[in-house]
Amino acid sequence: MWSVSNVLVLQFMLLCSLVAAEASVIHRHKFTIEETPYTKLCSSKKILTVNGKFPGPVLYATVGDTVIVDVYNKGSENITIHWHGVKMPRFPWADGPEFVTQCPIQPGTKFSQKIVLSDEEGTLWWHAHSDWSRATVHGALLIYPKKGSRFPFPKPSAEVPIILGEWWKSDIKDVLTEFTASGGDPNISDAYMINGQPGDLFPCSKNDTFKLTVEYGKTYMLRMVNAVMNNIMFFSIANHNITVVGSDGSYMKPFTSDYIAISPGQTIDFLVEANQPRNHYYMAARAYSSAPGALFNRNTTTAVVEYRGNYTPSSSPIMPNLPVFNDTNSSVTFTAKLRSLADKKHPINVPLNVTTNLLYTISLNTLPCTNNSCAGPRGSRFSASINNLTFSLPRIDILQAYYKNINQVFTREFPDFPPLNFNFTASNLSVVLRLPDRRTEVKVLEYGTVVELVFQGTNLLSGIDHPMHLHGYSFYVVGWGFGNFNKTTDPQNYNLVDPPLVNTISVPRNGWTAIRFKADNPGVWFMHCHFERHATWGMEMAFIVKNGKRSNQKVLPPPPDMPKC
Ligand SMILES: *[C@@H]1O[C@H](CO)[C@@H](O)[C@H](O)[C@H]1NC(C)=O
Ligand SMILES: *[C@@H]1O[C@H](CO)[C@@H](O)[C@H](O)[C@H]1NC(C)=O
Ligand SMILES: *[C@@H]1O[C@H](CO)[C@@H](O)[C@H](O)[C@H]1NC(C)=O
Ligand SMILES: *[C@@H]1O[C@H](CO)[C@@H](O)[C@H](O)[C@H]1NC(C)=O
Ligand SMILES: *[C@@H]1O[C@H](CO)[C@@H](O)[C@H](O)[C@H]1NC(C)=O
Ligand SMILES: *[C@@H]1O[C@H](CO)[C@@H](O)[C@H](O)[C@H]1NC(C)=O
Ligand SMILES: *[C@@H]1O[C@H](CO)[C@@H](O)[C@H](O)[C@H]1NC(C)=O
Ligand SMILES: *[C@@H]1O[C@H](CO)[C@@H](O)[C@H](O)[C@H]1NC(C)=O
Ligand SMILES: *[C@@H]1O[C@H](CO)[C@@H](O)[C@H](O)[C@H]1NC(C)=O
Ligand SMILES: *[C@@H]1O[C@H](CO)[C@@H](O)[C@H](O)[C@H]1NC(C)=O
Ligand SMILES: *[C@@H]1O[C@H](CO)[C@@H](O)[C@H](O)[C@H]1NC(C)=O
Ligand SMILES: *[C@@H]1O[C@H](CO)[C@@H](O)[C@H](O)[C@H]1NC(C)=O
Ligand SMILES: [Cu+2]
Repeated sequence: MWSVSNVLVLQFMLLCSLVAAEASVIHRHKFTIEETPYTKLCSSKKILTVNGKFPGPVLYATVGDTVIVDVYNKGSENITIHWHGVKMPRFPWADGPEFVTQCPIQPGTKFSQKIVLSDEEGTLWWHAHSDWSRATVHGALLIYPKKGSRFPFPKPSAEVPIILGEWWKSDIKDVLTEFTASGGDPNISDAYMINGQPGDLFPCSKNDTFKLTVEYGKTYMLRMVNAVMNNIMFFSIANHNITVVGSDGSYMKPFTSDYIAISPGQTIDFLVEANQPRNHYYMAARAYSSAPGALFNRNTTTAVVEYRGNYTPSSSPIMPNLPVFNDTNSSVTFTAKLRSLADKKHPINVPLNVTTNLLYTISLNTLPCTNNSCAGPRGSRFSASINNLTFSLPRIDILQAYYKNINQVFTREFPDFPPLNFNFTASNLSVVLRLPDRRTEVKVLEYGTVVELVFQGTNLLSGIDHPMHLHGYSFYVVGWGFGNFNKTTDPQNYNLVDPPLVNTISVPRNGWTAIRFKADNPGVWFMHCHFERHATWGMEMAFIVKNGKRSNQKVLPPPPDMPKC
């Protein structure tokens, strides 16, 4: 299924013999990060890739396996790699976020990352977690049912990863450097992509457009990853319904829809039945953007579903109807349909006895600019915050500092509630409220704490959806709504029966989302908005989950080759 060189096969065999006593399988792969020339949209540039591939290589595993990836940085920039949605039980060391769990892998160096799978089953992905390298450094991670176990739906005829991406003609480093220096918005991208291709509506792109060839009467499983940098996406296939069966590495109750809404960081597994007249049809994706006046790319990226057989196709593929750009209803109703499968074989374990309640506001902010003419609103500089704190990345990673008791890297005073109460979603909030504080604060949780965390969107500057992602855990999404969270009335409507178990959730514009998880995975775990520009502006924080009392409840020792700062 994946290509390994002879040397790797040897390494693999050696490893297998070393760990023969262990039940789970260990796979070993080599990731070489390198600059690779790429031509797209009639222009050439060098991009960072893994093994010269864009999107990067697909990793295959079975539930509970361990995957070792030897990451060689042959590029000219620091980099880290994150295994998005993998809980890494007791082993935060290889989780990946730069200066949170590790120092970067510097050019010319190597880090062997041990990816510890546990109960994840379905589609996850991996991506760079330093600067904006994840624009081109990403790929799918497919996790299959254990031997003797099956998908909870009929076996599809084929499985196809569908990776949504975003492309800038300029060097992504320049886009990042330029917008952080100016204090404004990043330049909008030049295209969205399906499996690394913008599609045949774009110049110089027809030959390479991704094509899915299907046989009439068969069913296909599409494993979709949203690797887009800055937008939630709508996706649809002309004349074909889709049936959602999974998300974020867990199974969902099947439901039928004629479109998908997927946020950056999220994965959606769905089935497509080739039950339409033999022809060619577009699958297409474009942005959903909820903030009035926001600048974003309005292009539509396409790929083609082509039926096999002898027929005369329509002159061009049939185009699906996608929801309009600002269709918040279509975005939230799709997300609200996600429900855990919650059957006998896939039981769920929704925490009912909450011991810690947290309310985190997620806001866009502005900072004053020394010359009063930065590119943000009224000459200011954009910022973003959680509970009014803009996260400041330390110079050495928080995990190392915590493990080795190094002082003055972070403080432990992340507030449980917003420091100031105001009508979070009111329409004309005072400009004074936009100024955040900037620190490196973490929230410390005792082992076993049962957390309910309510994300409260605010209308500071502008309300917008925020796809929030937590490392080290999947969480149950027990409720959501528009406006301000009401702690008396809203919990009465929680879904505690079959809430979706996910690692990324889009908090609706000027609304709230309640999640629950049991803090039983010790370590340092990052939490952030998966819109890259919001993360860069500081919509990030970290949890420290302390060790439990038992020996199997403690963080394992670091690997010997942890990158050094
Ligand atoms: C960003 O856009 C501006 C205006 O179109 C352009 O002058 C600038 O070169 C762009 N920067 C990058 C890095 O593409
Ligand atoms: C003001 O500072 C910003 C950010 O450093 C810079 O981009 C901009 O060019 C400066 N403007 C003037 C007029 O100096
Ligand atoms: C894509 O969007 C850019 C920027 O908005 C626009 O200039 C370009 O014409 C669009 N291309 C296509 C093929 O839609
Ligand atoms: C597309 O493929 C055709 C046939 O192989 C070739 O003639 C043409 O130059 C290609 N176009 C581009 C833009 O690569
Ligand atoms: C898609 O689903 C809708 C609602 O269930 C149904 O009315 C429609 O006929 C379906 N379309 C196709 C092409 O299967
Ligand atoms: C969406 O935008 C259109 C115009 O572009 C506007 O007429 C409509 O009211 C907007 N809808 C929502 C829900 O904001
Ligand atoms: C919201 O979207 C759902 C699903 O697409 C649709 O059934 C419903 O009619 C929409 N509601 C409104 C108020 O537009
Ligand atoms: C809920 O948790 C509290 C504190 O840990 C504990 O005292 C109580 O017995 C628990 N209740 C249930 C029903 O588990
Ligand atoms: C908060 O603001 C919203 C939007 O302006 C308004 O509908 C709501 O009544 C306000 N709530 C309170 C408690 O003032
Ligand atoms: C945020 O923190 C700043 C700096 O401490 C303070 O001036 C401001 O009032 C706070 N704003 C909110 C909304 O909590
Ligand atoms: C919550 O809802 C109740 C019942 O509608 C209301 O009495 C209360 O004032 C609300 N609380 C807040 C903080 O808005
Ligand atoms: C790369 O990482 C090292 C170690 O943390 C750091 O000292 C250096 O400043 C980083 N380089 C860049 C360009 O960020
Ligand atoms: Cu955000």
